[in-house]
Amino acid sequence: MFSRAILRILCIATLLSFASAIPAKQLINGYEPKWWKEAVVYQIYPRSFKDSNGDGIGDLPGITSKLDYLQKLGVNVIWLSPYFDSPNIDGGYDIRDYRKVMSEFGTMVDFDTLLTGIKQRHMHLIIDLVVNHTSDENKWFVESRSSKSNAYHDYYIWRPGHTAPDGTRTPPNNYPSYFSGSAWTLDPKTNEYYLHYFTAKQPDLNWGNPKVRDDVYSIMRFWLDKGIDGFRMDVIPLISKPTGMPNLTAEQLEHPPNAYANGPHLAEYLAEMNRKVLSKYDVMTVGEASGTTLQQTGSLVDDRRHALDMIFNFDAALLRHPDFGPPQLGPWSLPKLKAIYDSHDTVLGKHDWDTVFLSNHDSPRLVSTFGDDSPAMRASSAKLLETMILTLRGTPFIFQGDELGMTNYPFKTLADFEDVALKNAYKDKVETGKVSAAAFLASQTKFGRDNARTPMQWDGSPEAGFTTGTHPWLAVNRNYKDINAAQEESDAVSVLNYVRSLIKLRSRTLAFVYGDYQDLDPENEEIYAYTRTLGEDKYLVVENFSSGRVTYTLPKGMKAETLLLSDIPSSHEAHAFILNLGPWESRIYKQ
Ligand code: TEU
Ligand code: CA
Repeated sequence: MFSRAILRILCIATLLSFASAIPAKQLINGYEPKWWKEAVVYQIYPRSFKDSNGDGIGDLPGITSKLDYLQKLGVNVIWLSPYFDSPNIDGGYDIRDYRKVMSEFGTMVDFDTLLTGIKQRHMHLIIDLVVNHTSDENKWFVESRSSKSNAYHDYYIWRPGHTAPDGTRTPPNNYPSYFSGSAWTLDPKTNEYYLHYFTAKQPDLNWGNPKVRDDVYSIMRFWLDKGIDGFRMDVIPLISKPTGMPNLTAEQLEHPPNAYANGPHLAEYLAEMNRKVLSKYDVMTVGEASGTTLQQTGSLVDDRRHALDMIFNFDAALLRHPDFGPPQLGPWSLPKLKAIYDSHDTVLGKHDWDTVFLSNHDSPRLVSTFGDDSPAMRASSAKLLETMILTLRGTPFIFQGDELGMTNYPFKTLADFEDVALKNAYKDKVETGKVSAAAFLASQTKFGRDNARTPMQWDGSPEAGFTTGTHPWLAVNRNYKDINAAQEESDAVSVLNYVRSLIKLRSRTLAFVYGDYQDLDPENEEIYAYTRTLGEDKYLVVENFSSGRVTYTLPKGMKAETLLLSDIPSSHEAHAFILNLGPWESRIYKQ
């Protein structure tokens, strides 16, 4: 009896001491550790990744067949762009049925096989959640437009607009669409206008209607219960519309996304989504934050708010874009890029988390935009850009093909392009005489979204091994004989093999994840030099952003003793304080 009582007391005492030994949260350098903070994300645009059945369209079995390639690359989260049933007016960002796989991409069985394959390789899958708008062929909209008294009418944003004394109709306000023209279309059946921030075939959902929100949450649960690991949320700051939707002022018309984004109910909708859905799963979320300033980031990602985990802020990615770039910044320079990353470091604190990316399916190719895609410089500059993306502060995102240093496509005529945004812009700008066809095509060849969407270059066989057919949906870049995965696999100093080493280095170095960042030389026009420091563990990254050789004297206190990675290993001068950097050379030193 007595000894049993003592035993019981001992047991309780042990339990108590255990409980007190577990700290509430083990922070790393003030950050709460999370798997998605340590992840390297790889974006797949399914139409262009790998075609398994020769119809010229990438598909889900094609992706499954390349999972070993992705595992060997070292990425551990895959972001899959939309693969849902869609009339495909905007590359699948116009969803007809959220619970069905686009028939061109395969079946739900193919999706389940893909997800199983991803899990077997200890990788995660996040999918695109496109719920600012649906396709006009979605059954909700078909119902909604059928009559004003339909139960789904209020699922979208309908307004009567204005009627002049002579009967002429004009839209409710002056909102422009992202994809040219008015954001309103008059629908004959109800004789009302509906709102569409993108094409007329992408009507905006009415998030003010609680039934819409509940239906969206149910779609989210459908995929989460299948085992996906989170969402990239398309244009999520746009879901709450401006109060009363008054006309944009002349100033707001200079940059409409800023006026559309972060409406009065956004925080409330995201908190509800988190409470009702996301908080029940161990997932990651990244919001595409079109129209959001750096200062607004905290309102979306601060972990005390329980909204999103991360957002894509486009300030760096659009820096070289003539129309979308931050207007106040003017032409490109390296100090401007550094100033952006430096400001992220200042503004985003320990409760926020950043993303690092310079490309996606909406952008031109990374190396053609921020590097130098001439044959002599392409590989080095592609390596440098990946070095930067994988060592700056935030979760890095790699767009398919950038690990090979794939380049822009030499588009020549309008017929070479597929993108609806571009075709609409052509009608708006060229057909009205505002811009010459030559100027328009020259600009789109540099900045058009189709640059990212040409098929993956897998090998040197016809159509780059993307398809066994002869008609890929978008032409393969002619440089595929030189730039392809098979060739780079066998080349020890290829971009592909370099990126693999880089990801390996990052994966075993927590300083690149949770470490402090310091820009050592913000004004330097050619060199980006910075440190990442976690306690005693310190790393120096030096990048030569120029096509010439540069002699660079290390800032005080830095040493070039232990070289961890460089794309020109032989150029390393042991123990030097003056570095002779080759064109676009990048180096990572342990301090
Ligand atoms: O993009 C929204 C968006 O802001 C871009 O279209 C932007 O205008 C463009 O990238 C500038 O170059 C998202 C998707 O990523 C895009 O593919 C869709 O077309 C769009 O939403 C509508 O869903
Ligand atoms: Ca196919």
